[in-house]
Amino acid sequence: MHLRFPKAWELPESAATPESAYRNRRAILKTLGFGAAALALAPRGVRATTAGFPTRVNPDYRDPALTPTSYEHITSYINFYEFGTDKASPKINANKGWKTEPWTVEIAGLINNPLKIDANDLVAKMGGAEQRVYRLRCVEAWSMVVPWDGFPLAKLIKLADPKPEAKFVTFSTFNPVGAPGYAGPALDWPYLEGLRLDEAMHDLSFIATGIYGKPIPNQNGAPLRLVVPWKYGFKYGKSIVKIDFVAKQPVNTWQAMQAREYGFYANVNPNVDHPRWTQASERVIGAGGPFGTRQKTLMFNGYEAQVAALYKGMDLRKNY
Ligand SMILES: Nc1nc2c(c(=O)[nH]1)N[C@H]1C(S)=C(S)[C@@H](COP(=O)(O)O)O[C@H]1N2
Ligand SMILES: [Mo]
Repeated sequence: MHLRFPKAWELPESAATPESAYRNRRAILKTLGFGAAALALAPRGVRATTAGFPTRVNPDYRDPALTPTSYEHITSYINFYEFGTDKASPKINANKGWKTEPWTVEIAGLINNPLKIDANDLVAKMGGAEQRVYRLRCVEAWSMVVPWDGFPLAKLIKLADPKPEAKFVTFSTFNPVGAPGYAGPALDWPYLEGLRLDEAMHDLSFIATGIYGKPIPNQNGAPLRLVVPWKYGFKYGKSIVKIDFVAKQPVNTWQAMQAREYGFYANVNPNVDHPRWTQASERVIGAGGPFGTRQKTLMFNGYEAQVAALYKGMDLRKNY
């Protein structure tokens, strides 16, 4: 399958920006850790997944208009209910001895190549990791910009080789009961998420194994977590142990909890409010003080040109 989609930011930076600003930005990006030299110095073997580091920056996914959120904010302000329902607890609880390396992931269901594979071996099989800078918008109306390291989900799907009956893919998080740091019942474990197969095959869909060129911290979903930047953050299942190809649309965890508030599609949409709050704007974490500045939320989180075709003819109000 040909995966080339038009990208809004595909113009070379130098074509859209005066030369001085361009050079200056290169310098800023370098100090942020995007330069090749900075990446080469990234710590290795700190946490799972350790394969694929240092990663290579993919310039097609580095919109110069985006300012990445600080590493400190990305790795401290967390939603990971298995390790606590507030933002600060998971960073502490997910690092009380919970082991994310070695880690086995099972790829199963309606595919020609079912397999169980070590997370590091999988990253190596995917050709290593690349870095992409994506917006992240949580359904709770806050946002960040994250430099993710990892590989395109489409590569994994090609390896799995789905049968024609496979129409959806599910992603299961590990069962946390009994794990060190487990914070107790909050959701129906294991956390389950899912995508339509064509959404999963989309060029933007990504499996993250790192952040800022370092192996992904436990609290952010080590060693493998889903990233679908045009959808609300609850779609980004963390610490995946099973990827299952199925025929029927699955019921994801948050939909099972509260179907009126959380749907299957969960596409970022400023025109469809959450029953309890507006989705027209969002708090930018790490910008302008502890509560962030507010900015307008963009249709499909700014990826409309890339993904709108997936939903042609669909009622986005009904399929929220
Ligand atoms: N297993 C699991 N995955 C999860 C969650 C969770 O509670 N458990 N929270 C989701 C939500 S609501 C968001 S916004 C993102 C947050 O990812 P981050 O903490 O890395 O920013 O993870 C998603 N993945
Ligand atoms: Mo979220």
